[in-house]
Amino acid sequence: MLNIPELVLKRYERLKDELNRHNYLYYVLDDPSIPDSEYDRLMRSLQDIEGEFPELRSADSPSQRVGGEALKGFSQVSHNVPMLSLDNAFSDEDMSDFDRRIKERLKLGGSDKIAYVCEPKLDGVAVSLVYEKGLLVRGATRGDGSVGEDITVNVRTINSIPLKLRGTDFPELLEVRGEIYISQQGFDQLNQKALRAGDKPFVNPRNAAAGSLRQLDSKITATRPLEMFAYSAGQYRAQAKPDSHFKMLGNLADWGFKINRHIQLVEGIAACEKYYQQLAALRDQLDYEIDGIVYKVSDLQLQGRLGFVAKAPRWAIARKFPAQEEMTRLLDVEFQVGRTGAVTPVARLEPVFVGGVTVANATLHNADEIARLGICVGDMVIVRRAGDVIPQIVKAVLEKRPVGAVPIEFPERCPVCQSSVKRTAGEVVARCTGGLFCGAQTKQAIKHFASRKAMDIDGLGDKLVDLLVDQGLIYSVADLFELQTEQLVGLERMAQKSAQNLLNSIAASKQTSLPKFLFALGIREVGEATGQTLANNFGSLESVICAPIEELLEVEDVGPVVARHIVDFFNNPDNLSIIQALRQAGVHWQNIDQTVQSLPLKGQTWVLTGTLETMSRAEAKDRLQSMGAKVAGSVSAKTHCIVAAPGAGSKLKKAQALAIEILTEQQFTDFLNKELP
Ligand code: D41
Repeated sequence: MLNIPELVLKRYERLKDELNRHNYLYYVLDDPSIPDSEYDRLMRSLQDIEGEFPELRSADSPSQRVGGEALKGFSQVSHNVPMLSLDNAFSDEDMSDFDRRIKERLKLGGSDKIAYVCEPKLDGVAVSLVYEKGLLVRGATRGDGSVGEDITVNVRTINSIPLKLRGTDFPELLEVRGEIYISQQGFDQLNQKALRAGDKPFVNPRNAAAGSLRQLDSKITATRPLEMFAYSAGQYRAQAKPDSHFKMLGNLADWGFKINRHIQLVEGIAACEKYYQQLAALRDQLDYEIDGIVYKVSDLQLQGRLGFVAKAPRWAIARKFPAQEEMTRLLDVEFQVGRTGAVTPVARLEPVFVGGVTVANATLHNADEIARLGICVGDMVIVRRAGDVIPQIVKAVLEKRPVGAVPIEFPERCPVCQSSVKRTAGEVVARCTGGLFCGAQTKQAIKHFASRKAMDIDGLGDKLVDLLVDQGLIYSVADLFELQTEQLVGLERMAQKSAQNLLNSIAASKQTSLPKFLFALGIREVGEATGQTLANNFGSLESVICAPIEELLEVEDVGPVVARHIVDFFNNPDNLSIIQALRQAGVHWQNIDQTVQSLPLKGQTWVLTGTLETMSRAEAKDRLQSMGAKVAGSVSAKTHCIVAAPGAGSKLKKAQALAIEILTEQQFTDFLNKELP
């Protein structure tokens, strides 16, 4: 290196330090201090110098993170200090046994409290990194604990792994152990990229991380969003060693490693249990997958006294969370028919405990999903339930496919009424064409009709509707109004009194409003709000029924799809005769006067905020809507007025900022009273 000018050398070292520091701030602390463009500029300067003086380019240069020449294969390395495995605990009882065994061995009293370090257990790939005089010289997989593979070049591409330790008081020889993983966000981006390139997506973050580390071409590894949390030290040659595992983690952080921020030092086993509950609740919010918690006796001297059995330390244990994926058998696929006729395949599974609950059913969504999974009845399948998400089938385990496994055929006829099942071009959902002739759709339609925001028939629950339809007592919503006490008495859990109560609430529901009635009809895509706008705009049912599609399209919030559904619904003679029967039975409402004065708020958008004291929010909303206003959930420049009840917060502030008219609750009720006819 004699021919390199002193100044260039100095500048080169400074650039390396600077890049390493920014890399640390960005990838380890997640707190960058310069923009990416500035980082790129520094990197180019470094590469320029290396281009001119190639002999400078060393393995610890930040420019090497992009990967190098492809390898022919990985060589094996033996771990000087074996990488131990972990015993598992699955219950509180396993945990107290663990604590008791430790105290017995250490001849401590039952009430003594051990200091434990609690660490989230990352679901990634365990690795060992060796640093000599502060420089990363070797990275290896754990392998079987004694022999692993040399993945040094791949490890160098991982930005959260220091190529050179920070500070000066590090051991002359240090082996760091940690878990390499891919974050949820990194995984999603990686898979999006794969899909765009027409490649097969990865199954899960763990597989993606393992596959990325196994690349012979480190340039590929460099493009993968790998990260590492350090969790312990193996070989350690220094003047002095810290006296606890917790302090050791602090040192590793000082030397530039990423340490999980949820790691805690606690006293005693009860605190470990509390930590478990807290972390389990946090699990779904983490941006990486964890499969449990590792508890470690913190005191290194105590660790030494405890030693290990077979290949696992006596001073550590992994408490597993309930698995989020399990294997079970697909027993059958049933097809359910919904209110709009949508035919949904539902998998019946051999019950399996997964994600903390027993799962016996999983939705298969639609025909495309069945085709994508390529599953057969009889297959062993992987079921996943993460957090509160509904259980999903991830895939079939093809190696376990039994002889005689039956491919799933999407039915061409409705399983309930035998009408044909059709799939409109461009839609994923297949539907039964039976309409209200279909028992399944009838049941759903009646349940919807009776629901609170529709006709609000008290006491007519889902079970009772099923029963009434199955017994042949009703075929449509109109039949509800013909029911007699004698027909009801004797039905399951139905005595004279409850029968009379039901008939009373059916009778009471006859007095309704036009918006509620329009909603109750169950026209596809016509929800509560659309029912209200239709009523406001057309004033009477007759006008809605007769409205040509062009007129419907003029209504705010009614698009071509909804307009089509409305026209189709009223073109169907069955629907019209049901409406007629309902009116003959006495269902009635007040038409809405179309003159301007009855809709004083037409075209206006109002926002309610805070907690109203003199009326419910639903009531206030009803009143506003009946005057033609639209009631929105958030304040924008389009808002005409907000009602700020006690407890109003950010929406009030925003309205003030936008100089929107603000009414107090008192002013609002005064306004309503004035508007009353
Ligand atoms: O997060 C992890 N996956 C993790 C794994 C962790 N936080 N700590 C660990 N500690 C150990 C000992 C106690 C043996 C040093 C581990 C593992 N081992 C481990 N990972 C794979 C096998 C063992």
